Amino acid sequence: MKQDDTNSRKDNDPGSEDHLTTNQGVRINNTDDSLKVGSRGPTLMEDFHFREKMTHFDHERIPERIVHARGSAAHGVFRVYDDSMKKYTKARFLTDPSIETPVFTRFSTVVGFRGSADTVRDVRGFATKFYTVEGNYDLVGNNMPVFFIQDGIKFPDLVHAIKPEPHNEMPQASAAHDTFWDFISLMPETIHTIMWVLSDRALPRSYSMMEGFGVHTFKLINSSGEAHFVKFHWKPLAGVYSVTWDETQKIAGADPDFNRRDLWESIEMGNYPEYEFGVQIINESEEFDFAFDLLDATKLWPEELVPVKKIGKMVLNRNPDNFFAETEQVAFHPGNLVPGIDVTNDPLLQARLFSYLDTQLIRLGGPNFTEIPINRPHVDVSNNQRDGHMRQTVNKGRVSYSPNSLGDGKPMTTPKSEGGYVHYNEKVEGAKIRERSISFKDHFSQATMFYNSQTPTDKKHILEAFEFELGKVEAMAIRERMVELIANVDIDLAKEVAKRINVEYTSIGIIEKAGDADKNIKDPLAPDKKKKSVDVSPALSQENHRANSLKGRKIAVLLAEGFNDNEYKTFKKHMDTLGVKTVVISKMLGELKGNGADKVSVDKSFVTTSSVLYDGLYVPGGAAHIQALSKQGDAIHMINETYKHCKVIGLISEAVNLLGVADLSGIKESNTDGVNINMGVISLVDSKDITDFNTSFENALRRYRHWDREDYIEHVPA
Ligand code: HDE
Repeated sequence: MKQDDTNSRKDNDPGSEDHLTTNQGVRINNTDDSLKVGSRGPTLMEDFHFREKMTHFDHERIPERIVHARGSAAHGVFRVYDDSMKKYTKARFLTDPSIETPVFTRFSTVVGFRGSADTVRDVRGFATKFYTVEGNYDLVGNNMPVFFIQDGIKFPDLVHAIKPEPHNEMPQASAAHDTFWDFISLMPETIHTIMWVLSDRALPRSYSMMEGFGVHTFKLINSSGEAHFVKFHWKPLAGVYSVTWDETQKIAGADPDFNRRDLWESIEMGNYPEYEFGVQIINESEEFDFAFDLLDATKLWPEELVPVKKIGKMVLNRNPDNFFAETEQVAFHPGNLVPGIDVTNDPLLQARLFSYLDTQLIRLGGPNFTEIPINRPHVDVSNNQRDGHMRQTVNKGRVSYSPNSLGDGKPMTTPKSEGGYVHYNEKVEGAKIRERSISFKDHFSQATMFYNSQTPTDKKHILEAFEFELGKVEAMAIRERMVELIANVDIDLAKEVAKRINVEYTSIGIIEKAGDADKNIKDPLAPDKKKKSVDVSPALSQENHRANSLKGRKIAVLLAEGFNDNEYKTFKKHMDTLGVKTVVISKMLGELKGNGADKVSVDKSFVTTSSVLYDGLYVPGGAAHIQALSKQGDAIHMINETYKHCKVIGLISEAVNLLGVADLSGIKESNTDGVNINMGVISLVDSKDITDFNTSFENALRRYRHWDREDYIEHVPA
């Protein structure tokens, strides 16, 4: 910590930050040897430097978050496009386009411990703290729009079921075990979220390539005191993309920090993650017009029924300076609201309003965590709260109560008209009762809607995810109950899952109704079809959230001595202009010479990287270089694995020979002069059409995954 000038040790002192001191500010002349009796003697109690250093170290950890322990965050800014939200809300940061609001956003997985891998199958947290001119507002959301349970009182059960089993603390960061599926199979309300979690949405390619959702229905309040129901959305400008399940398994070993590193490096490179902020709005008078209850967090509002209006943009443009001080100590709370935004009676949200503050008390050690820099509002804080563990503020004067006359009545309350927070004046009445509303009882319509909105490839991935997750379940009764539950979503899916996990479909009492048009078992509590709903929602398919931008993608470039310099440089330049990073990979680290004058530095050796960390692969020509690569098993493995994961492969001039060496099932060798495009494999024998080749590569990268290859490579190991 800097001392002010009056505290300088000497007039010409260069500044105390350069010198090692104790926490009392005393300069230290040796931090490598403890104070001993003789150089081989026992350590002395009086070694205050040793004791202070060790005591601090012993207390360096705080309890990790019970959920969302593994996370990464970034600073940024948010701004609305215009003042059009004024008719719905008085929140200044949502209505005044001249205000740039600082934000801090933390992304996380839910289940794994703090040191677990980024690429596990899981929901992702997407929590944003807006440091607004009216105080802090937190939007603590997820990358999926619905949640497992309807009432927060079930949250401890859900989390206990999915966390590692208590007797042996296994498995880490995974739902694929008996206790989780035991719970799910007994809780039909979870099935809609389960469909999301078993889809590729649970395997995001990047935090900048996933949507964010506030999940609950909130209320917006305008300056006349009128309320509207609202759901909040984040739409990434980089589009929505996922990696494959097989890749996630391998990335967990090759780079467990995959998403964290991607976020960090993108920001360092100036490729700032950007998200548009969207709202869906429903009038209070329309509360009961829908086939689902607006207060039920297992339901989404189909965008085809209630469009998302994009009202502003968030840009994440600065990495934290210190992980612990900022990312670990940041404390979110859905109850951090500003005037113009209010909560609803959603029983899941109501439980959260209790839980977050409560958890911060144990995690951050007391009630003064709001004084930690990352949690401090950017506006003045003034109240009569005092003292407590680790209090930082030095309150002056003798008045710490209200009303008072000795302090001129300050701090004073603020009238509503001048920006004081007033809760929405909602009329509520009813008997005290532990009961679920009947309007919450339809658990299957939206799960089916989600499934029916997926592409055939996405459906296949959901099936494979069920096969993996339930295949790991040991208790047959749980597997059977799960098949029964899935049958309520889609009969064909249930039958195929049953086959793959060795469940006798007919033995478990599922009766397919003859002539049932939608092939779903009819739920007696199915919603009123006369109310607003849709059977298919295209907005739920990732395919419909692609972006034009390729920025942030990474291409593996395989090189050996003697590569074609011109082809490589032209390709690299083309990728650079798109914001795509090319990474040179070779047998060993060092420098390589092509057929030109310049040398190229190798970024990674085969030992230090893996194909699963890239979005595609490119090999330029050059006779000696191709001859060398074709004998390198690691290079051939990278090509085969890239092929298996359906990513773009570009082979030019002599590199086309690699088609014969690698095992690209279904790909015919190219003998033509023109660019040959075959299931995302771009090859060109004659490099006179080099520009066409690079453009074809770009287009194939834009398509991202060439799923037609999956038919050829089913379960073939790379
Ligand atoms: Fe959380 N949740 N949650 N949650 N949640 C926490 O708060 C809780 C829920 C979410 O990056 C905890 O500070 C209950 C839904 C995110 O720091 C804890 C219920 C959604 C984060 C907690 C829910 C979320 C948390 C753990 C059911 C999406 C990470 C540490 C009633 C809308 C925030 C902490 C960060 C964290 C409780 C359900 C999102 C224990 C009781 C639904 C993104 O307080």
